[in-house]
Amino acid sequence: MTAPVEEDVKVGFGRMRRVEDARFIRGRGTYVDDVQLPGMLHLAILRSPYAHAKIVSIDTSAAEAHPKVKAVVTGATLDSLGLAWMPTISYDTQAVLATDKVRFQGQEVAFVVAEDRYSARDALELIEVEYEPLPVIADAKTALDPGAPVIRDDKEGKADNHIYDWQAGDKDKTDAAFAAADVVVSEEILYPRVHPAPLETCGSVAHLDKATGKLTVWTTTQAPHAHRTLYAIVAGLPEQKIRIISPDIGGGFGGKVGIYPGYVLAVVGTIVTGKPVKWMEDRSENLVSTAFARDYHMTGEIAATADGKILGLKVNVLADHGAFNGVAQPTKYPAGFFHIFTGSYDYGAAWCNVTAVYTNKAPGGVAYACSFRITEAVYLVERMIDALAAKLDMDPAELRLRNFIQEDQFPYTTPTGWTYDSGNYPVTMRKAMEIAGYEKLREEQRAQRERWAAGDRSGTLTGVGISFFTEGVGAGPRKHMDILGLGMADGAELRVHPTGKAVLRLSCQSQGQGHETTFAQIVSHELGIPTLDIEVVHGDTDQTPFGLGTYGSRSTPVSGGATAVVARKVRDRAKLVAAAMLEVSHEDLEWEQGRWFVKGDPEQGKTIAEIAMAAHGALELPEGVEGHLDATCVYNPPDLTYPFGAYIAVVDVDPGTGVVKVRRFIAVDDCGTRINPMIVEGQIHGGLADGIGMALMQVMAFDTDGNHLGSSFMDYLLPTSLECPSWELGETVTPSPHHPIGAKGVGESATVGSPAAIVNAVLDALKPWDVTHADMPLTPANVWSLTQGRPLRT
Ligand code: MCN
Ligand code: CUM
Repeated sequence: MTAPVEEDVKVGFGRMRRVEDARFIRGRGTYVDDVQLPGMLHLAILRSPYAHAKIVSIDTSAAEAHPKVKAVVTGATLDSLGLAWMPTISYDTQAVLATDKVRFQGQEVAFVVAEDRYSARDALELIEVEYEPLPVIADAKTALDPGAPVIRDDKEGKADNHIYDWQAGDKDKTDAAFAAADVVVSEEILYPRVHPAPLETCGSVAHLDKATGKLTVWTTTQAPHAHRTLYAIVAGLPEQKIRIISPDIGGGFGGKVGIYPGYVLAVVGTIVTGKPVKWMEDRSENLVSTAFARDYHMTGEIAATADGKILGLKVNVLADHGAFNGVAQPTKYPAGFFHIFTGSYDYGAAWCNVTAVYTNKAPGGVAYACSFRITEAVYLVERMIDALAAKLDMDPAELRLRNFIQEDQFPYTTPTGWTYDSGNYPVTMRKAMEIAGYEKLREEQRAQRERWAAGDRSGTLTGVGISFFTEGVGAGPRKHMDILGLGMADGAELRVHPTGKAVLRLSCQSQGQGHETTFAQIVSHELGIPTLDIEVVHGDTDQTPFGLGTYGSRSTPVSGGATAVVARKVRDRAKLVAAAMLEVSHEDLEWEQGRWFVKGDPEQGKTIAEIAMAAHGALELPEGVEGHLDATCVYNPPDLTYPFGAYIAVVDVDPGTGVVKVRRFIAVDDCGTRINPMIVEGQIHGGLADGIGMALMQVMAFDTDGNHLGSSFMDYLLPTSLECPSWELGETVTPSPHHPIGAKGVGESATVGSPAAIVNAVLDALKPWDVTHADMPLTPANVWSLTQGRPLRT
């Protein structure tokens, strides 16, 4: 539902159409590929056709002879500059250009800089590379086999493909809980490798001005400040001479957090040629080489009493990290926030082990609205709950309601150490059931099953699937969370001009989430300045304060906190100025949105605009009060915020063809205070579509030689309006007790929560065959094969 124009809220929180859309819908956005500089050259990358092969030789002479080519660079050239390898954000190393061998199909081998994009591409074909193919690890399950080819033989003393083992929880306590249980259910669950597939691919325009020594990089990044510092550290460039500009971004979804070889190559390209250099991926390059998501092979075990009280959960994960460990997540958490897998339920014991391995696939690991692996965690627990419900022959809603953490238990500490800030799960769950008409759906289903049992097998089968999620979003605080030593806190700066209009400078960066609108709304809420009078500046390191960027739905929890705090600083300063203007003590003043007035005499007051003018004027200010109203702040969040939600999918499955139609989808989200409900709903709509994509259509598949089987949108399917029902949304509002405005993040909630609901719904439809689990994507062929050769329960 979109509110009509006249309902746009003018001041503070509420529904309001996005300010940035005025340029987006007119085609007036400025994306990296729109950047054109005089004399700009174009860079193209030669990529490996093999998943694993020794590089015997590279001959670049023909490419160099191309009349429009300005430079051809191989790994050997970079090696001589000490730039052939770069650190990843998980303390591993990654080849910028391959020197010794290639380790995944699509890996960067050489690059060409030419006068135009076409010549650069043509010249790639003139480079002769002789490869000697090596045995390939395309299946993580074989990575640790004795005698498996060692992928990372560049690392000294490395004799296997093991990356790390990581545990959380209490193993002994969990074993004891399992020993005391009436029922134990186990399932092998794969969350397949998927890709965020933003419509804008990755790219950079790099320009080193040799006269000033200033390096300016327009680049597709979700974290401009972090990128600046990393360029400085890695390339040894002075940080004050680096300017990272992240202009309009056409979707990030986690795929634009890390630093890709291409970004570095564009910088090398401008250093080598002395000209601005543009590199822009094509679709296939984006799909085969940039950060994938998931690829978690999970073995879950859940223990409970006969009447459905959960006692414990255990998980063993084999994590496929590809050829380089390039996962983006806070340093102390090699498996991200996966150990939040205990979910929304109250039980004492949980344990997990994660073993990560190298394979001959692209690096990455967290992307695609992952909330640092909470996606995998929610999928695991919500599948396990349904498996337990099936075993106990209990309604899955009833089982959840019986085990929820209760309202009076918050703040709640989980068995793996998370402290959930606030929640009221039963209310949210019941609201979703009410919107769905849950009991009626079950009745419809019973009638359908009876008809089938009686021999009438016409038509489709209805499935109803539930997923209830809790996420932890808003990384830091910085004492617990950092990326490569950079603590996860955010800066904000607010300037109020003499006429009462304001400019807010943020460290986080929008990729489509509407920050120019919602962050202005936060300032408006705090100061009463109309939202349209507040300009938001972001995505340019020369113009904004330092901060760690946008991912893990951290902008509202962290930069949103910074924005509220900096606005309050302005308000406090304004109070002192107002007191001087009114010639009263500041203690006698009271605030209402937009003005300070004298307690008991509301006529006597000054608006924020009047105060702003006076603060810049000749008014005599009290001792110690600086002029102007500008303020800065660094917000170090006390903890994560914990949004949650109840999702119900209703599907119609045709067992004869395996086709799944999502008939209805009900989503009741609780992200605390909603700044702009319209934007929140948009975020949820997008995430639910993602869920349909992953549950039913998407997988990054490889053959046994490591060849990519989904390198275009013909094979890697994105959901469209045709696959999506008209979403039915509801909301509950449980503010975060420690966030300045009570807001929790929401940007990844629906992607995190929805796949389990859809899979649970499909398996529910197939109940007559007692199918207990099936891995995504539930394509027609996969669904059809589930029932083949299985007896139908009658
Ligand atoms: N919001 C709100 N009230 C709340 C919470 C959020 O009004 N209680 C608003 C925010 O102010 C912001 C939007 O909703 O305008 C999303 O806020 P938040 O949950 O803080 O998430 P981020 O802004 O940090 O965005 C990151 C998140 C992530 S990690 C991925 S991945 C993802 C997502 O956002 N990528 C997206 N949504 C996306 N949406 C678009 N269009 N494009 C992407 O690349
Ligand atoms: Cu992990 S996808 Mo988002 O955090 O940018």
